[in-house]
Amino acid sequence: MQKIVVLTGAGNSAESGLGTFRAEGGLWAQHRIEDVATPEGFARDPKLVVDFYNARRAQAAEAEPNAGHLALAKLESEFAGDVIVITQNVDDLHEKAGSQKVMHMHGALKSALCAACAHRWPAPLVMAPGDSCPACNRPAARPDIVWFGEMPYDMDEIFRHLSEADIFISIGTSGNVYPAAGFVAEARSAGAETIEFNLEPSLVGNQFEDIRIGSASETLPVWVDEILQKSRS
Ligand code: BJW
Repeated sequence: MQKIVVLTGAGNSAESGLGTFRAEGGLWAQHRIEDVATPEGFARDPKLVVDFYNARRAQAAEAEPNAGHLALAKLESEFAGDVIVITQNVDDLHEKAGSQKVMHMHGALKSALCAACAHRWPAPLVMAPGDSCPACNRPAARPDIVWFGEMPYDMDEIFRHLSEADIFISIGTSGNVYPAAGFVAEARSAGAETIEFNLEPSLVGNQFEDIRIGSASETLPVWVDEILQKSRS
């Protein structure tokens, strides 16, 4: 059975109205990474960090999947093989579109994490610094987001999927952040065909065999139809 492994980044959700990080005017132009996306920033000013993620949780709750998300859900339901989506995004737009096999390597806005006992539970729409953990009762709730210096989730399973990939596609990610930026090399060494979808080549764009330049909502549906047609013939 053929396996397609999909990596998505902020560009895949951009056309749903959610900001990317490194674009001019993007999230990192408005907030210092060290302040809102590191454990040290959270220790220094938990309210700033919790408010940052509360605002993004509220925005994500209103967002709707775009044609790129819908094309990936169609690929999963109609492709004769296996389709796995590994997303760096913390929104739930793949799930809203109908994708079932989604791995959130950088965590999820909908989830809360106990910094004391590592219990995870559904986050309320508005979290507050010092919220208690429902499992251990300590006031150690934090957004369930993987910050710089922390280990992304499900890495063993992700590397297993990459080692089994026949096709690896990467959509709307700049190639700035590891380990995700290294996935193309991993998939290539496993013999996968590799394709990047982006408005412009990413920092690791030269490692892909093919690049489809354009917005994900336009390029992905075309590619998904090509692949489905090929797999039926
Ligand atoms: C479109 C589009 C449209 C726009 N259509 N395209 C030195 C060397 C190597 C590594 C390191 C190093 N020093 C430190 C590290 C490790 C560090 C790292 O990578 N740092 C770099 C800055 C150098 N990484 C970590 O710390 C990670 N942990 C780790 O490495 O653990 C150890 C380990 C060891 C071995 C194996 C495994 C692990 C943790 C990283 C955590 C990242 N967290 C964040 C924030 C939390 C989530 C959140 O708040 O949402 O995750 S940072 C931020 O960047 C966020 C994103 O998921 C991530 C990636 O961003 P993304 O998605 O690429 O967005 P952009 O904005 O950069 O790009 C958007 C792209 O879309 C652009 O290319 C546009 O052109 C495109 N686009 N519209 C198609 N319509």
